[in-house]
Amino acid sequence: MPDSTPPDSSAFRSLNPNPFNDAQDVKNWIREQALALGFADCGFIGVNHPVFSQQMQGLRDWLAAGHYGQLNFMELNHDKRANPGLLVEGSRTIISVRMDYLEATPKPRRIEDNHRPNHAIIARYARGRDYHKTMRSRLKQLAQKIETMLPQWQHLDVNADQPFVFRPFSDSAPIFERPLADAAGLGWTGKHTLLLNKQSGSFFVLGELFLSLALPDDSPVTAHCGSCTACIDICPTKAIIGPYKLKADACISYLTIEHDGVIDEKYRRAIGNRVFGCDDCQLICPWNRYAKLSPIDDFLARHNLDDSLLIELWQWSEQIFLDKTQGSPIRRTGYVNFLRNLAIGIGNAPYTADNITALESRLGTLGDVLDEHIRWAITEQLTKAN
Ligand code: B12
Ligand code: SF4
Ligand code: SF4
Repeated sequence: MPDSTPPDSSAFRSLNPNPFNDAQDVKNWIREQALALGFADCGFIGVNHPVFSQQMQGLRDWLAAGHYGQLNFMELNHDKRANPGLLVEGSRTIISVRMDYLEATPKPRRIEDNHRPNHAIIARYARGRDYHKTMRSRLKQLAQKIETMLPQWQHLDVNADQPFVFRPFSDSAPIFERPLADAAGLGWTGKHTLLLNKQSGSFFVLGELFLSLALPDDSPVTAHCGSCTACIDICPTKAIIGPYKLKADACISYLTIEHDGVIDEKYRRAIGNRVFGCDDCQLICPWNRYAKLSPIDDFLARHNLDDSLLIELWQWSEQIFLDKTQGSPIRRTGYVNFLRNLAIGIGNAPYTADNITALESRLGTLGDVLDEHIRWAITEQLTKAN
């Protein structure tokens, strides 16, 4: 009787030295490499995909509604947003990647820290190394691995015989990153406007590798928000003004990271002790029960930033701020704006005489904007003293 056992794959490879039969094999190989580099997933779409032109009307409506505060860069480069191929001459395909960032800390998870009013809450993506660098260096490694394979893909209709062009991006160019990841099947757009999926929730960042290979598009996944409105209901500043509609200039992430100068008093109590970014609409989302911890050490919290008191950070000199935020996204907000955010947090903390003393110690040292927030915080503290 003949042996009907199929040959194992290594035996198959020795019979067929080039196992790439079509573009799907190429995509499968690239995906394996992406996962090995620490990406949680990847998807493929062409630079001419209709999603880009479709997004333009939504962007124009959002700009016309004036929801963008000081995010003036959103008004620029609309030609490149609509035609991302203009960003990288010769590019044909965008590999959209996502990277989980919840830190795999040996300490207990700090999901409860909104209930620790004397602590400074820093958004989870920002507690370790700046993800932009981590993301782009790994995307470059992915491109280099791909380049070594081009000779094996010459017989396929994937443009492998043309000069190889690539460029990595992550939050670094006028690209509709979330809509393209949605179109490439990495998840669906939640009512909070972030991308999420059933396997790992939304605690991930996005990046793209543009390249000259021509690979077929992936398909979007089905949305699973259903009748849930938890993210809309929990938002402390009511920045999610309707499903999929974010008034960015009311979002705590915008106010504490992007906004320079005075923060409108109407938002200060709602900001609470969130001193850099905000995770509330994600923490409440039921799909984040499935959020995965990151395999990447870069996201481990540095300098105890997942467990610091407001008052400890308030004591940082500018030099300490610069030293401790080296390579961190927190640098972005600048020392004075960071103190401004901390002043709001201390104002919102339970009253102590030490809080008043600490606030007063900085009055008159770093300009009118900070002074105005300090005075507000002292008034808030005194209101709670009696
Ligand atoms: C500007 C910006 C911000 C602004 C505005 C956010 C926003 N939602 O627009 C501020 C500073 C507030 C912000 C905050 C945050 N951000 Co941000 N941000 C960006 C940035 C640079 C551009 C986003 C953009 O184009 N906004 C413009 C508006 C018009 O786009 P939109 O909300 O997608 O609007 C569309 C929808 O409303 C859609 N629409 C309307 N109706 C409907 C209906 C349906 C069914 C659908 C599907 C769509 C839809 O049409 C609109 C037009 O396109 C991207 C990076 C990038 N280059 O893409 C990161 C990005 C979106 N941010 C990111 C992150 C992590 C955050 C924060 C979580 C950080 C934090 N912890 O503090 C918060 C989350 C706040 C929130 N709920 O969105 C990640 C999101 C990752 C993910 N899982 O999706 C990104 C992709 C950066 C990255 N490379 O990873 N961000
Ligand atoms: S990040 Fe915070 S403030 Fe911004 S939409 Fe989400 S819950 Fe609201
Ligand atoms: S909280 Fe509910 S509505 Fe919001 S993104 Fe998650 S599932 Fe969707």
